[in-house]
Amino acid sequence: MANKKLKLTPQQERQFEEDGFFLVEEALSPPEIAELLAVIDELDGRYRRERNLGPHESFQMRNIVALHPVFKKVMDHPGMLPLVVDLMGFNIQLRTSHMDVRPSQVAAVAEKELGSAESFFPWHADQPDYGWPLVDGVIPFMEMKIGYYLTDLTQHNSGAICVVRGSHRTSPWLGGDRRNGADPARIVEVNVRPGTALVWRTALCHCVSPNLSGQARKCLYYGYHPRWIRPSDFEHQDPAVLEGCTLIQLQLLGELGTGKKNYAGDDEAQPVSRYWRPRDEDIPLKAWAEALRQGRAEEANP
Ligand SMILES: O=C(O)CCC(=O)C(=O)O
Repeated sequence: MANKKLKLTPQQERQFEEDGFFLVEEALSPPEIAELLAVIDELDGRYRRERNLGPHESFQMRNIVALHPVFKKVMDHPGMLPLVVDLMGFNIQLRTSHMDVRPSQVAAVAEKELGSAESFFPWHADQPDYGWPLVDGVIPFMEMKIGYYLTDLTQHNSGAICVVRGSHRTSPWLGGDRRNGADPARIVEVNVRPGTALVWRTALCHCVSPNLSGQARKCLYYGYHPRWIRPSDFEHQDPAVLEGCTLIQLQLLGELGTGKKNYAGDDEAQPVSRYWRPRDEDIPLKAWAEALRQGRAEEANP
């Protein structure tokens, strides 16, 4: 019998399966948004000055969980983590975490066809160099992301992510031919209010709409994948980042439950990666999910 879901509704499950995404409104509260925006503005301002970025240039920072504790808190947000575990299972870790600030752009940006090769943000699916393995031409479920939107994206062309519905399963291109561009009937511009989260498969074909809103778009993305894949933003986090983390946060940051660094086990003659064969202590999300399923929420609290 399939495991009972922690939080995922049948409708969300169907949308994730068929469309490749669903939305969670009010995933972040107004105080959480304000706290995150204060840190983002500080970091964005500092790096913009240091890098001499122009007022219309977008700026992205990666591995943000290492940059500030508020970003680490979002990685295992109690309202969202159950959904991640329902969708990917407990044997997971963080693949990437990034903050994106996209200032308002000049109107000419919108003259190019959305997501075209000439546009500022062409259609793509996330993948490592040389691609994912394909099964019958389709990317298996390798990873998912949660996007948290912190500014108002309810208007057309306000810098929202756009996805092609169902493109994790079938070609995004009209008539199956890339030269025709993405099928307009399946393009979804994710026009959402601040605090909304997008839970999505990164195999979905996606791009970003021009931002002509007059205000910067600010958002965060957290990517999750199985422990046996390597993260993209880090090999191992600095000890300072790991300090004070809960066991679940350590799991998500790719560490071992012992706190030791014996990633390949202790047997010299037969090393075996603990990402390949985790012990229960390496993946506390397993016991956490079990406790939640059995209604022992107090024990499950990370
Ligand atoms: O900036 C965005 O909204 C799109 C981000 C993106 O392309 C990604 O997370 O892979």
